[in-house]
Amino acid sequence: MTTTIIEPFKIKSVEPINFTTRGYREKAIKEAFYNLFLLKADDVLIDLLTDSGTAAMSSRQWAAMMDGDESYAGSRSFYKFEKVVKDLTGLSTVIPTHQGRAAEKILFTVLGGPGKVIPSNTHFDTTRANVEFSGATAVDLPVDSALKTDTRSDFKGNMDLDKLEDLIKRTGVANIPLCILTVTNNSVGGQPVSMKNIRATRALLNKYGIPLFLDACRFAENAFFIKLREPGYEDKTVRDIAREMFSYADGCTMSAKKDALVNIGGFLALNDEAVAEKARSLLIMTEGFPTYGGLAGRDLEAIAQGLIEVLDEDYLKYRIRSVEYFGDKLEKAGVPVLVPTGGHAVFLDAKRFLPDIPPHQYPGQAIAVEMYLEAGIRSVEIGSVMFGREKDGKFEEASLELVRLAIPRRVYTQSHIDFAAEAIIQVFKRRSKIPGYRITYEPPYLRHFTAHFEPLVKEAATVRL
Ligand code: P61
Repeated sequence: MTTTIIEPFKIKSVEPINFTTRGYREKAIKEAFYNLFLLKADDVLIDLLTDSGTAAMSSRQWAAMMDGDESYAGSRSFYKFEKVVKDLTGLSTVIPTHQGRAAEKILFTVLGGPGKVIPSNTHFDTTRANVEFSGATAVDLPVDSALKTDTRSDFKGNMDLDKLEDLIKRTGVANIPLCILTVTNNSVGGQPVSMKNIRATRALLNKYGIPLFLDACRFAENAFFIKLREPGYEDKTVRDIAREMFSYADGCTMSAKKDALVNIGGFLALNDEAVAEKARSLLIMTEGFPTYGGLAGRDLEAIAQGLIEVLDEDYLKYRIRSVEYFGDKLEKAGVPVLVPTGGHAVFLDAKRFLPDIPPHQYPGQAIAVEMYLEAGIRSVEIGSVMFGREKDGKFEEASLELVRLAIPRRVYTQSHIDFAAEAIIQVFKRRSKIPGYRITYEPPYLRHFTAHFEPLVKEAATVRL
């Protein structure tokens, strides 16, 4: 019997990628102020900046798009989309939005506000931004193991239930309009949440009458991890597992740019009709009429088809294994990676990779720049550039210094991944020569997108190799 896990598709349409010289890349990254978000995508060879909106659509999705109904109201494509989402989530109202953060903005405008507290296993940055913009406070309650990058455990994405109960008692039920579980938990390494943890979170919230929402953008990857790792689920279909996950939720926000295998789209789904009513009013003001939200009919078609395809177990087996293959390859070469590998990305641990570069000199940014210089690979720093703060004149570092190599869905082949791993291993071998960075410009919010950097001169004394 064969054991190699292969891409469960053949390629019908290709898009060339651009090779550049090291000299060209040195110039390009300098002109981009050493911020990879400011590079032109054409100057990138393998783009691992994000798995969001970067998937390759299938021929069936493209075919469905041709069938999109662009009627302003009552579009056939909306009803198709609504049916697929309702069958999957069991939630009664489905509100399409142009992407995940638009669903978050609407939800927290209705349920957030000053004095309110929103607990989560970990809010993604857009979720936190939307909670805080409403005047509410976002509280992250990951399990302790989430912060140990070198320790394996099956469900590092879980919510810490003791901390959740403590927070509810301290804050008072009246101030907690909902609790949100991010599946998988992106900010701690794309780590899954177990069904046991979802069920126990639900049970705890029931005690206090607090609704549970899922940030469901990687629900299928989470469901597949449950099938692989959680006793009792090995013989269940991923679709049944996903449906069970949603059965504990009163609502969800979804960025369809991840597990709906499309390039744009999202939705808010929920059971509470009074909240849905307010959400629809906001939707009409900011996104569009409730049967299209911020999307074209053809986008709704592509999402509906993508939500069916993503639950194909051959696809998920290939998806999870190909990300793990990348992580294993780096780990075997001694490169410090967060273990176990998450669902959508490999995360390098920059603190262990560059122990001599302190957080305020942004070791993750240093590695990301170096991987671009080495071979045109684009990644993203998820550390003190993204989450560090100047508070009362003092630098507050992020809890983890990571570099994320996110894998777009169905886009790159095994040889692209082999090539990227080879380049990263080269960078690791010359790590003692990598300089730290300082920020020369930053905007007031979400600085990682537009900040400017400058390399610091590497002092001979810090060279170890
Ligand atoms: C990503 F650098 N993620 O991981 P939207 N929830 C979760 C997400 O992962 C997420 C959203 C909600 C991105 C894109 C991204 O600063 C950044 O459809 C768990 O992008 O609005 C998005 O979904 C929001 C990258 C977003 C960033 C913001 O790469």
